[in-house]
Amino acid sequence: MTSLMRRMLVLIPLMGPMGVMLPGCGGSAGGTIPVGGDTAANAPPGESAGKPVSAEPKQISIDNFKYAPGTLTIPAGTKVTWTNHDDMPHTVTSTGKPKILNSEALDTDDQYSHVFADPGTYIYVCTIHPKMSGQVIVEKR
Ligand SMILES: [Cu+2]
Repeated sequence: MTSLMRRMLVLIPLMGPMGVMLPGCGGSAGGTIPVGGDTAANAPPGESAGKPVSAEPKQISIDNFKYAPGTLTIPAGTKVTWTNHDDMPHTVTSTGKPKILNSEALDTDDQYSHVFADPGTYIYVCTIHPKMSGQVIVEKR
C-alpha cells in the first residue's frame, strides 16, 4: 500500500510539466489567430481547407507603397482589414463601380475594413499613388 502511494507521488510531478504544456500548445494552435502582419505572408492564397468555421478575418498591410499580399483570395463573408504602415497616407479605393472599397486617406497605423459578402474580383488602388494596386478574389463558400 504505502509503496504504491509513494510511486504515485513520484509519478505526479513527472506528469506535471506535460499537463502544463498541453494547454499552452492548444491555446496557440487553435482559437483566434493573432493580428500580426506576418500571418498574411505565410498563408498561401487560395488555400481553402474544408473547415466549417466562419471565415477568418484577414489582414493586408500597406508597406513601402505596396499592398501585402497584393492578391488575397478569401471565401465570401471574410472581413479584410488594411493597415497602413507607411509614413505616407494611402487609400484603398475600388477601380470599378460601384466603389465597394472607398477608404479615406489612411495615415500611419490607420485601418480600413470591409466584409466581402459577394464572390468576385475586387481590384483597388491608392488614389494618391495610382501605381499602387491590389486585388481581393472572393470565392463562393
Ligand atoms: Cu498611396
